[in-house]
Amino acid sequence: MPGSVPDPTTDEPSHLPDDTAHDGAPASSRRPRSLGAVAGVVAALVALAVAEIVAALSRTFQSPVLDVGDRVIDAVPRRVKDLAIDWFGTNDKIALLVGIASILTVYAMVVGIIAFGRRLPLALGGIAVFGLIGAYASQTTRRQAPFVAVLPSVIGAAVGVAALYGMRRAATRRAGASAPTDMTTTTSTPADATPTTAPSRPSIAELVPNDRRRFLATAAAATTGAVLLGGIGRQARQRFSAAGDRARLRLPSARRPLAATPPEIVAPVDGVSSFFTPNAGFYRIDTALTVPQVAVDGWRLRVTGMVDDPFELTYDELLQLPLVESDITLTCVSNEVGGKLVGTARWLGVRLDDLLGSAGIDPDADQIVGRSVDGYTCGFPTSALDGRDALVAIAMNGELLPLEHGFPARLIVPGLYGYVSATKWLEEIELTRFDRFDQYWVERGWVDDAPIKVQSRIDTPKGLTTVDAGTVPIAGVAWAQTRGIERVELQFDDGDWVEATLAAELNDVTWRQWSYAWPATSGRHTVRVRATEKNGPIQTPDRTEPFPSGATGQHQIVVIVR
Ligand SMILES: Nc1nc2c(c(=O)[nH]1)N[C@H]1C(S)=C(S)[C@@H](COP(=O)(O)O)O[C@H]1N2
Ligand SMILES: [Mo]
Repeated sequence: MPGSVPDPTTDEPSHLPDDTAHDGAPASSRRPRSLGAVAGVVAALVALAVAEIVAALSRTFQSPVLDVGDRVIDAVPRRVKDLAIDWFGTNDKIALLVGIASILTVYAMVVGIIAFGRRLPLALGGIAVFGLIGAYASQTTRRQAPFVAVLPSVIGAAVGVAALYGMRRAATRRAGASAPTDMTTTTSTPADATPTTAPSRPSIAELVPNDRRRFLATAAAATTGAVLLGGIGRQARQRFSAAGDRARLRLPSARRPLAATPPEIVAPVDGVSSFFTPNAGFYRIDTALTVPQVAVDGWRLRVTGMVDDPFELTYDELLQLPLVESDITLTCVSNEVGGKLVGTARWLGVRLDDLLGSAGIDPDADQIVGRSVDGYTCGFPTSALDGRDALVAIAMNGELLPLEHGFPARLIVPGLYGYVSATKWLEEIELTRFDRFDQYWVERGWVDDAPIKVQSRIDTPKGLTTVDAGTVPIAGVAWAQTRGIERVELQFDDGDWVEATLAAELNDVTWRQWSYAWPATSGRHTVRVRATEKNGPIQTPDRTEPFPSGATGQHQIVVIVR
């Protein structure tokens, strides 16, 4: 039997008849197309699953999808990024992954259709290109990746090529045998083996139902294999998770722990922000598509650059230094007026001036750069070492840093926006000069010296809510870190500004709560807030965007009183 049927799989793709021209039947031209699309997607799944498995072999490898995603994050113009954040908020990373998946799917379908048409080499080349993109991304990451990091992409693409080729074979195998008897399946008779028509030019267009079923079975098997393999790869990568380290380590204590905060720092109104932002609710902003997993054992904090004595510390050595506690409000430059990208924590860490003092800073150095294990950098003036509690923090609100907030160590500098100061997953502190090095966001046009601007926010009532006429409590927060808040005022519609009651100040680097008992009359009212920093100007009403140095303007809400 084998000898009686010419093996159609040995045919070159160029020998395939043009499936549309073959008999003009729309069904026969549509069928290979849809099969091709399916095969393309399945081949892509197989390629990604294999890449995932290979990526699981080493900590230095990464899934190509994530590598490409990282490149996209670094490359997108600000307007696109702003748009993405407008549309998706802090789900922008999920949106990015969904976007990559959609583009990949369409690409894979096209490649599959081409493969099932007459241009197999072109299609296989299409997969190779896709592997090359992954390989390129793996070599241009912010962190220095070794050359072998191309392996997940290269091996994945190679197996993807084989999978597509194999599925095409599965689809074409019996194409020559287009006799009606093909409808029989297992009850194969000798007649089946003897083609009734000339089998010389097998065509996918001539696939018959049985073959389609066989093809679909192959595709389903490949898909199942891919899902299993991908799942195993994912699971295997778990062994690089830092969660175990974090759970095992003990929380060290400060040399002189801070006292509990006085209750007077809280405005006595329901709905005002909690003074300390719980870690789980603390805003998260970073360029990391997946949270870097730093193994404490291999981690070192290096102090380098323009210092007399560069040095490095292990995690244990860092914890041997005097640990201090400090209550500091961290703020993101991208926070819109009234926004939530601001939070307060009790941080525990080593004072930066202590740490750098022992290295001896070159007086010509004017910039301190914090470099992350993921290659992200921040940079701020050495003049920030003016006695304020700039820290290499290791804990936050009574827990070791959560993985998303920079475990095992990060920088926190009071009074400076996070992007210039707060490097998470910190591994190097380099002393340099502003005219020698631009940090990550400065390269993208943001200013290099970014003190936090005075801001205030109404927490309660929420905008566009309806309240009963009578006394309505209003409350919120105001901040101007390192300067402190002197006064908060409210304006109702176009009335005169009235002074809110300030809660006690904890220190000049945390936000300050305020409240006001508003005698509300029915109608629709606009409520506006402004703060004045100590010895400083009143918060300007002029609205500006966060770019390039932080938003200005006053928060206002509309409240309906019935
Ligand atoms: N490694 C790394 N550190 C980083 C960033 C980042 O993208 N990567 N983003 C910075 C920015 S813009 C801010 S506002 C703060 C936010 O810290 P959080 O996510 O802990 O709130 O982290 C800073 N540190
Ligand atoms: Mo930020």
